[in-house]
Amino acid sequence: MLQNIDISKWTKNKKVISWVEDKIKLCKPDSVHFCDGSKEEIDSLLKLLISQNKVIPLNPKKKPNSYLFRSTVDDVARVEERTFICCKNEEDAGPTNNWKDPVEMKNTMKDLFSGCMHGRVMYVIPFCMGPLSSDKSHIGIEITDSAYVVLNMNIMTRMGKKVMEYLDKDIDFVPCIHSVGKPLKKNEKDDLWPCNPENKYIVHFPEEKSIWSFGSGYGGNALLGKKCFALRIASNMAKEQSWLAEHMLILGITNPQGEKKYIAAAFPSSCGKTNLAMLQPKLKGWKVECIGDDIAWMKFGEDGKLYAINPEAGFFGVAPGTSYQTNYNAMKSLEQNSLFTNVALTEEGDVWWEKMTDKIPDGLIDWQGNLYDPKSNKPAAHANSRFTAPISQCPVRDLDFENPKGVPISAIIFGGRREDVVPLVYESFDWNHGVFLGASVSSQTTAAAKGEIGKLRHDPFAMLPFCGYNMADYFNHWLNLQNKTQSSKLPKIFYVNWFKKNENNEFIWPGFSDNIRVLKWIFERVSNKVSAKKTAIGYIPRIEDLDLTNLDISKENLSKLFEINQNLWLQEADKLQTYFSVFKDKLPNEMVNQIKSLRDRLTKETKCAQ
Ligand code: GTP
Ligand code: SPV
Ligand code: MN
Repeated sequence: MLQNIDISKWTKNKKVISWVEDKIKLCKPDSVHFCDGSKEEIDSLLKLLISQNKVIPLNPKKKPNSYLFRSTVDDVARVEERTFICCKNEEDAGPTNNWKDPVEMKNTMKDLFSGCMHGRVMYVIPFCMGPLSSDKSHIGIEITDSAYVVLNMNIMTRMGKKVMEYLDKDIDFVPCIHSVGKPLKKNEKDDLWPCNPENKYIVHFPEEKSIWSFGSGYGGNALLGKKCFALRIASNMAKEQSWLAEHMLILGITNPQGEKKYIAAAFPSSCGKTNLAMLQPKLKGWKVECIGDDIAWMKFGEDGKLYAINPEAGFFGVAPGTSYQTNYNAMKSLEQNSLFTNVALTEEGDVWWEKMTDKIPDGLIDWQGNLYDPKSNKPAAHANSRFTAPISQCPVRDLDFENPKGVPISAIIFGGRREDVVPLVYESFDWNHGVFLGASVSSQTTAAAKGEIGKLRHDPFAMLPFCGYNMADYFNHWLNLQNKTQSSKLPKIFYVNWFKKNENNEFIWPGFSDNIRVLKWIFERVSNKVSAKKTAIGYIPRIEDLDLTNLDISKENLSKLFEINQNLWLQEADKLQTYFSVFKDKLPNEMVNQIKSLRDRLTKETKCAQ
């Protein structure tokens, strides 16, 4: 039994001291390690994991200082059905979240966490979401019994010693506690990937702003700075303090004349944020630079514009599909000092995943550690396998990445994975209509969350799994932003769909680097340089305004990309109305008006066309 740990040697912050003391008593670890984020610390953790066979060092000639982890088959993605928002009133969590009474849930958590770190080390990780000197940033402390989490948090956040001076100043912090949920009995041999598949709980207490996560070691379930803090808890802070915590990439785009604008874009998980955030433009003279690939915190500046920071310091990116052809800058970012989870291993000790190269390497070891049989019809890397790489290694990292002020956002893009109905790009008529576009996002499900893949579901603002309060109040929060500034200062709102398919089940739009063509149109709309065609659903590009230089696309496919089928759109409006009905009288009237106007415009157009 652990005794006499003097936490006051580590911090002067009384709240921190009593919280950590309390958790040591509860979890009963064998020892406690206060993380300083030093290279020595990280190296010694890796050494320990290597000696336990829990990680595979990659060939330093192929991927210097990089490591491969393999999880168990039952711990490979976020678990939405085990994610809970625990506020006093069920209505405040809303119909799209799993709600549990906070007192009851706290008791459940205390029972589960009681003695849960027996036989393990408790790591205490101080971390900062956002640049250290920014007033937009927030501090958290994650307590965890997973060294894998420490290694990932070291890349994904600013963590360790540099955060302590802020904590010492009695700055408030978000307490996050995580356990793999697998205490060890005396002399019990540990699993290579300890977890507790039957007892997963990803729990948020938005009123006290704390997080308790139990049973999973994977991604957003365990790296609590990410979805749990930077979205579910931060969305609550943002509602209270009039700002935005969003599931959005942030990119800078510069035209050949050297004018630069910043764009934020929200797509559901595994729908293209990382790829868009650092794309290599196909169009000459255009430049894209990356601020972030997953999360944006946005606040109004004194000039009335919306300014965004990326709270993260790394990419936790989807591996499959990433290649030097489709996402060169991601590939460059992960060439060293990176972690890989559930990807395949080559004979040379390098990593591989589907679509990284045309040819599948011989002698591949799959994500579960078995010799890969290319005829098996199974992927060698798990569909939600990931790389963890520092943003500092991204060749197109924006110079303002560390700017504590953030960057001014000129356009916001929503999007999803839709085989049909939704055109390549369209623009909202005004702010209310733009908020409606965000609320209307629907997308096919992906491997980023446990459950069926390819099923169409509504995912408003790409925040369905991440909004930490009632989604209807969240719609209202977005609508109200227009009262905080002049309308000319608000970003313009667009909707894109890279994923329309033809009858042979092939994508019509080449996507990836070619998405610059759409970004260029958006850039020029924001700069009032091009007009657009008004349709029932919004403004779409005139084909002559879309830069299709060197793109081989048939007229037929092009018209398919911009087709607006009245019948399908009327059905879309019906489905949205049915979906919105779950919010009952909490749904802002404006959303009802927007559906009605959409229907009116669609039927009016049909009449005109007849
Ligand atoms: P999360 O990290 O889960 O939030 O995902 P994300 O939104 O960052 O998605 P990401 O950019 O990692 O892309 C997910 C998958 O979609 C990858 O397999 C990509 O190769 C693929 N993808 C991304 N952009 C495009 C595109 O423009 N066209 C097509 N066809 N596929 C794309
Ligand atoms: C997502 O699912 O949107 C991710 C991966 O970015 S995770 O960190 O697991 O949430
Ligand atoms: Mn994401």
